[in-house]
Amino acid sequence: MTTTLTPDQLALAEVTLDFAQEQLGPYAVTWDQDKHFPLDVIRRAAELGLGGVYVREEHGGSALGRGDGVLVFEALATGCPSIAGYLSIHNMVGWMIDRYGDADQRSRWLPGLCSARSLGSYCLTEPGAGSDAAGLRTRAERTDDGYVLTGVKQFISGAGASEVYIVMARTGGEGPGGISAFVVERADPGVSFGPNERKMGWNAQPTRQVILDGVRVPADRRLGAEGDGFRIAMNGLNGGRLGIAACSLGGAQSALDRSLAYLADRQAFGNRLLDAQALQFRLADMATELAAARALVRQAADALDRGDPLAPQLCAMAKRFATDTGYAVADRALQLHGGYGYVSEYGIEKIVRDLRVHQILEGTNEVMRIIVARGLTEA
Ligand code: FAD
Ligand code: 2MC
Repeated sequence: MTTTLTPDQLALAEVTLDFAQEQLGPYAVTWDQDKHFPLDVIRRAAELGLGGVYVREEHGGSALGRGDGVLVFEALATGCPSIAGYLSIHNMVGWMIDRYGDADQRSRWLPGLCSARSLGSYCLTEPGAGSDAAGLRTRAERTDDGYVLTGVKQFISGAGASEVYIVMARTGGEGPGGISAFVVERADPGVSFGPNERKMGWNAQPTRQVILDGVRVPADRRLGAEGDGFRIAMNGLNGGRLGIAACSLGGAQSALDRSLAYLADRQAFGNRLLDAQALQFRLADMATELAAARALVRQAADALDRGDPLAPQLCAMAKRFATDTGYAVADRALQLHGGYGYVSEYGIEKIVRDLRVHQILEGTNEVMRIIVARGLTEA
């Protein structure tokens, strides 16, 4: 399954996997229970170059492509899908500033993000606009020297802990063309946060509202041109969706590996459970479906790296397929663990809970079908 990887990619995957197994896996269940966001461990990941995976080297980034990124996030998620998922979002923010920022903006925010001295959050969703993101209502009113932002962003990953927020806000009329992107800092007067949401999974990172109450920012906080914000947001999400897809692969692979070990150890009816052919067939199906999902994720990553015009659709296909597959594989792994799968100590039910939200965020899997179907019917 690794035959198409270069020696550099194999080394990258191995180093990241070691990090995940040593620094994430042993603590993941406790972080989930304690709702602990391990900033020290995130900074250690950044020491390996994982704070600025796609950012150019002059600003402290690793200058890697999407084909490398999906290896990184799959490997991290074998230790903890929640932390891997947050790091994928943090890297989406870094990529957007690197791709759409000017030289001053890049040197202002990227070194901090790459070292994870500052963390990033992505703010598109609002209480009244989730899937229909172009319906967002947060306003950025022009002033003599900048903008005043007012509105509420919903379900923002990392909110409160992050210093750097990319906020999509309306500078013009209705629809996608009236939206611009801004960098808002936690310290900006008028920024506040809702309480940490109580959630089914992704508990090792905070999810909060970001409340913008007349936040005054200078004009140099705008990323790209006025009216380009929706396109910037969507292009960020193409890569982000691959990151989430890869996190599903990693979480599910870990659940499959644990199931193999568990069934090899567990005796019933005078034999190892692993010797039951019905269970072997189930493991075979889980491995096959994961391999198919991995192949699609890597194909989409390659398309994004090549700038293929079909990349947004391939990213949507990969996100839909890998997150559905990952969840189904993790759920079957829970079943294979019997009652032990249901108790938190074994870590399997935590993987199931973490992977469930991957079918919802960064565009629900219904929205992924909309994107794929539009590509088919509008071609
Ligand atoms: P809705 O858009 O209200 O959808 C409700 C249901 O209707 C869904 O099943 C949806 O698929 C379906 N639906 C909607 N329209 C259609 C249609 N036309 N056809 C068929 N079905 C449709 N957002 C951010 O901006 N930044 C973040 O960091 C972030 N982190 C998140 C973290 C967590 C833990 C969660 C739960 C969410 C996060 N989100 C974030 C928000 C997430 O992206 C949205 O929840 C998601 O896009 C769906 O929006 P919604 O919740 O408003 O659902
Ligand atoms: N890549 C590049 N460009 C895209 C794009 C994509 N994936 N999706 C849309 N665009 C462009 C599109 O080409 C069009 O450009 P132009 O005006 O030049 O023709 C423009 O954006 C407007 O697109 P649509 O006309 O398709 O806009 P519509 O309002 O119909 O919505 C839809 C499109 C449903 C695909 C979009 O609203 C969407 O992706 N919704 C889901 C929102 C979402 O993913 N939220 C995730 C929040 S982040 C998160 O959850 C985290 C955990 C971080």
